[in-house]
Amino acid sequence: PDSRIHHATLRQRVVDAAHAAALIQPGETVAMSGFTGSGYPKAVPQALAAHIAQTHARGEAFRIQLLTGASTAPELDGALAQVDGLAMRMPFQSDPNARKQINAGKLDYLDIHLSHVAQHVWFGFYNEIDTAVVEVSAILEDGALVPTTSVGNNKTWLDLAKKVIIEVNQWQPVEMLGMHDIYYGTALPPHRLPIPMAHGDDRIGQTTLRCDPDKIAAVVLTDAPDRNSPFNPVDADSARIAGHLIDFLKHEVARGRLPANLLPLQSGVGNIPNAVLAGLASSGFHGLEAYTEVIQDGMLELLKSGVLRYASCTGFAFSPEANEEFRRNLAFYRSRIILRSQEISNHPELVRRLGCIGMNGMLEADLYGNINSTHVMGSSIMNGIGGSGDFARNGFLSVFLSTSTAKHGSISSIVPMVSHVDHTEHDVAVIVTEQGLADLRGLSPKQRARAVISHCAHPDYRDGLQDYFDRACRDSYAKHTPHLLPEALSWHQRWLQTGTMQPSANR
Ligand code: 0RQ
Repeated sequence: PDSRIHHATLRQRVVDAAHAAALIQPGETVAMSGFTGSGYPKAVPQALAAHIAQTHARGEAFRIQLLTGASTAPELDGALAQVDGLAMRMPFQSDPNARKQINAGKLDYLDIHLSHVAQHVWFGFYNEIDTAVVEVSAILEDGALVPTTSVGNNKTWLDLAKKVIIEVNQWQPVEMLGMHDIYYGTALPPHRLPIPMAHGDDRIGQTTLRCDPDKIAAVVLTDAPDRNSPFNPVDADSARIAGHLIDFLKHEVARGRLPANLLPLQSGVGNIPNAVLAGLASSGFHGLEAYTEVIQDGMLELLKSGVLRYASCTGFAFSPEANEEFRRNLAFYRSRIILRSQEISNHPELVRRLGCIGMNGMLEADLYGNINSTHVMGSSIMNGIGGSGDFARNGFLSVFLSTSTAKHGSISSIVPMVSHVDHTEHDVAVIVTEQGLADLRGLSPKQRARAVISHCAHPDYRDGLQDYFDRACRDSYAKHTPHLLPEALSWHQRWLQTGTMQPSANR
């Protein structure tokens, strides 16, 4: 079973998950691998959760501060939140248990741009990392670690942690050796140099992670799958949203503002971005490129059909079927997929140089183009900003996508004023709903409002938005970005009080 460990000393450090978890002390800052349900440790977090539950049962306190790449899975976030084992979580989560704890005010959560995390740790902005727990697929003779289905912040965790626990997961294909590109050239200011990447498929680093074997306190063997959640089939609204965006991209090519094979695509995860990728498959584009955080099913299909030339990412978010496809044709995907550290996959310098087209989901947008991606009714966290801000601020184009209503039509995704701001009006070029597409480039605030109301709002809410805007243009304190302050968030308040944003006369 330890045929994946080729380093003599580290073979002797193999213990079971409970022994490894016992190395983690109450109050520690623990950094784990994992990005969108791939490459997270499968055994130690659950053993730690069991240990924490036993400690709590004796009436003793035991919580940790947990950092990862991005979201993980029930075996990690879920298990630790379930036993109230987390005091602080950063930089991203999407777990129902963790979310519940955060929104109940019991778990502190720091929601950070994913490109910022590694450098903030290097800058000393957060606690020192006591323990790193990182999944790999093999340990080579020289101690080099072969990464798995995500890289995330693993390089930084292994460099900075005081002690390291490695999980060697035999479920992860060793044939992935060679697909990763780990860049070790990021220095700290004032010693930083340009990152030597001119094209999204350039290789600038090494294929394995390094770690001082003396720091590796334990090695745990696992054989467990990634989360691999299924995707819903493309529904009618998602297909319409995809259609509007693809028409727009073709228009931009026709106008000479984009090359015929576009520019490197970044796509968020979820059903709407997946529908956009599915739409691109049959829209006549060729030679596309992807420089993104996550490769999901739609991107794998684009690679398979040859529409997409390559995809650079930091992690996979595959359905079980896509995972099977990836494994079956690994030799094909090896030469077309590059996995990098998230500080590189999301790096502002590179996103701007390459001219990425950012396509991300949103909860709500307001008349002026501000975007809320994270907070329902301004206070309840959904997931986190993730990498959307890295691409929205720095990309060639930033596109935000959503259906025009949520919760069976009781919520308008277009509101007078967003209840929380993740992406300001300055970082948003295009908003798309199933109703249509608002191209906000070069528009003043009032011009943007007219475009958003007429192209994106649902007919049930369009008149209400127009009425708000007309009265704001007449009565606002000033007329640059007209608002009626006592009313600006009244749609949200109405939903909280009555269960719908519709005024009673319209119900
Ligand atoms: O909740 O399932 O409880 O009904 O939000 O909404 O429509 O399924 O859309 O899965 O694409 O998620 C913004 C959350 C959209 C996502 C967000 C409710 C809705 C449902 C999900 P229910 P949908 P999606 C790459 C980039 C930030 C991170 C990011 C996201 C749930 O895109 O997390 O972009 N983005 N990362 O009912 C109240 C509204 C709502 C609403 C939707 N206006 N008000 N609830 N919902 N709109 C990945 C990484 O960075 C790792």
